[in-house]
Amino acid sequence: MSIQWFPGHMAKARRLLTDQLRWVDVVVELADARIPTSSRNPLLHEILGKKPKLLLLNKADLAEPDWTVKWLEKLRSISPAYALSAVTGKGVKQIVPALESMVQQKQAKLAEKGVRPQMIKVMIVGIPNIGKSSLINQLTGGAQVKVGNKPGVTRGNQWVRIHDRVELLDTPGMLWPKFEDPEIGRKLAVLGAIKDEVFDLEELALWMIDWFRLHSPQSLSRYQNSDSDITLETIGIKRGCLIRGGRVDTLKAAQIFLRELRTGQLGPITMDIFG
Ligand SMILES: Nc1nc2c(ncn2[C@@H]2O[C@H](COP(=O)(O)OP(=O)(O)O)[C@@H](O)[C@H]2O)c(=O)[nH]1
Ligand SMILES: [Mg+2]
Repeated sequence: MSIQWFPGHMAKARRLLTDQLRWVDVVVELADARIPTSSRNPLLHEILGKKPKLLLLNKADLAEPDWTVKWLEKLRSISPAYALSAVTGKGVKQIVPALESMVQQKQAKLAEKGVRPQMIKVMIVGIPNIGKSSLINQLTGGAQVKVGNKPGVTRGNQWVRIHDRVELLDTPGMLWPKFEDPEIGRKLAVLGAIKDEVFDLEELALWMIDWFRLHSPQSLSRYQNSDSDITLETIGIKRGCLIRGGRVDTLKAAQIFLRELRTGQLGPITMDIFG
């Protein structure tokens, strides 16, 4: 497995993030509802220190709803957590009320001292492809109401108003996936969170077919022809990936299988499971 993130990249991403953190009240961390732990970087905790964090499980439209409920219950023992889809918009309305309740105590204390309620300032962080830009678009409604430059904000950053009381730093904070653990790396790869060049696609697809056999055999039913085992060959035949001599183009079959999986055509899926 080749490494996508080098120590230098990580150090730089971390520095940028730490720098931006100074200006926000709450960090919104995006994770993937299909892999609520594998899609997060455990170092974020360390980088955030005491900064309040709202955890959002995005792409919930592609995840197994029962598992999403179980995950939220578990994760809420640590920080506020919600599920949403930045594509359909479902769940997005919960975000502002959640942010307001998170800063309520702090603002009440300030109010006692006679300080008027301040804007709640937030930033969104997460690994590449997790949906940061999509969520920012949902929250700003595309038509971005720029807030104007504030002193001290790093060049290039922009605040946008997403609500009467909430401003968003519209530069998404970059985290890096942690995939020293090959199991995590494979999950990120099959769901499209790591560039396809990093893994052998046929090997990856075979690993995923095995995973389905073990955890969710019905997800493969669309490829079932007879009682025979589902392989890249049977998928290829079903999808018409034939090459000369009647042989199956197994690379093409793997690509099609992974595409159908990633776009939800095999049904909802949650790959981080427990208990
Ligand atoms: N199905 C689904 N796709 C999503 C969701 N959020 C983002 N995506 C897709 O995931 C890809 C990466 O999203 P993007 O917002 O660019 O991620 P970023 O790299 O974190 O900014 C895009 O193809 C989005 O359409 C979601 O909630 N559901
Ligand atoms: Mg983006």
